[in-house]
Amino acid sequence: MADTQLIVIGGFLGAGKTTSILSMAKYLMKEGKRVGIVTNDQASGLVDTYFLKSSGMSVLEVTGGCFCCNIERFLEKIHELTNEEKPEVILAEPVGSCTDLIATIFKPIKKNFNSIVTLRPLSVVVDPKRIKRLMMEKNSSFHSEINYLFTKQLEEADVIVLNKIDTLSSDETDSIIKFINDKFKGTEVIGVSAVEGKNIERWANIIAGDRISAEKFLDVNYDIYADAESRLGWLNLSGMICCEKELDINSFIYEFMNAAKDKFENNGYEIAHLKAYVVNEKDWAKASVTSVDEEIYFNKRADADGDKWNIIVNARVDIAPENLQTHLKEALNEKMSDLKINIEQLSIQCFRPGRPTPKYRIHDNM
Ligand SMILES: Nc1nc2c(ncn2[C@@H]2O[C@H](COP(=O)(O)OP(=O)(O)O)[C@@H](O)[C@H]2O)c(=O)[nH]1
Ligand SMILES: [Mg+2]
Repeated sequence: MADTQLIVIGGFLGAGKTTSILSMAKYLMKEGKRVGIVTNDQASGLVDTYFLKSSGMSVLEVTGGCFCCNIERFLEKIHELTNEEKPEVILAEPVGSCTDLIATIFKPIKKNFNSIVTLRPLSVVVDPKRIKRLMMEKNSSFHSEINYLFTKQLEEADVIVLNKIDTLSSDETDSIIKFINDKFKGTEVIGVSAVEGKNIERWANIIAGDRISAEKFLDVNYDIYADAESRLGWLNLSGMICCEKELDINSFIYEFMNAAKDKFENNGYEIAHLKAYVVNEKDWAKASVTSVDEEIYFNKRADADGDKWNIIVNARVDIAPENLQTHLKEALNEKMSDLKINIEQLSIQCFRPGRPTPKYRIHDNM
């Protein structure tokens, strides 16, 4: 068995995987462990990577495709970390619209690359608001294929991590945990708050130690899975915000994200995740929103001023990518002209993810 443990933390977009990874990494580091992180996305320019690095973590990323379809690249990054930083634990965040991770990541690693890392059980993080809407109340504003994907992600979990319990009463937490227990019998369930660090130690104890993944068989219809992926418009934007005078960057980010959110809401498009990261030589800020009826939340505000800021925006919305780009650019232009701002070196990647084509898909226990 390899010395390095690999902890995969999956779950739908906006569930709190990155926040959980940060919280878990801080806990493990406090326990004296060396920790490395691998992030993942279909495009480059990841807010998550910058956010984790700015938070003091050692992070590598696999961009341009998910772990399942780029397992060699994922293993290269694991190699890089094990050679250089020599972490005892690697925390990995797969793309939030991926499922079938046991067949496409766990089993291939166990079969072919067991000497590199030892896999810990699969955690799948879930947002209470999402599980309530998509599964308990059945009033999802996503297309049905996305609801299918969401359920499949939970079905293959070894541990379902109900996150954001700081937003719930204890009765609400109990009732959602009971629902999950009834629906996904035999799966371990834990309620946590990644932002407050609540129950992270308990979660770490569940996935550490001698426990291994049950490697559940997941019956996935790849046509529906592919439809779910392609329903979500994907946009990554980067550039340099230049203003004639010192800019209140927190207000600008808030106004821009709110304007974009309003446009999506008014046109009936649900947000899976919209996040922005800004940085200059003195400071950084990160804000995020995971539904049209949620407020913009700042993980960190910038305290310093400045007239130049690098900006990265990642958006995943249940909308055609062309429309996503139009609405987002409109929101940006409106707020920029209000404040006489230019964006230099603007680069936008906007696309509909293609059909998932995993390099390996192992369904037996060979
Ligand atoms: N209230 C609350 N918000 C959280 C918690 N964990 C994450 N969030 C917020 O949920 C949003 C998405 O989190 P993120 O970690 O980026 O999700 P990911 O897409 O699954 O990686 C961000 O605005 C986070 O601040 C939590 O424990 N409580
Ligand atoms: Mg993330």
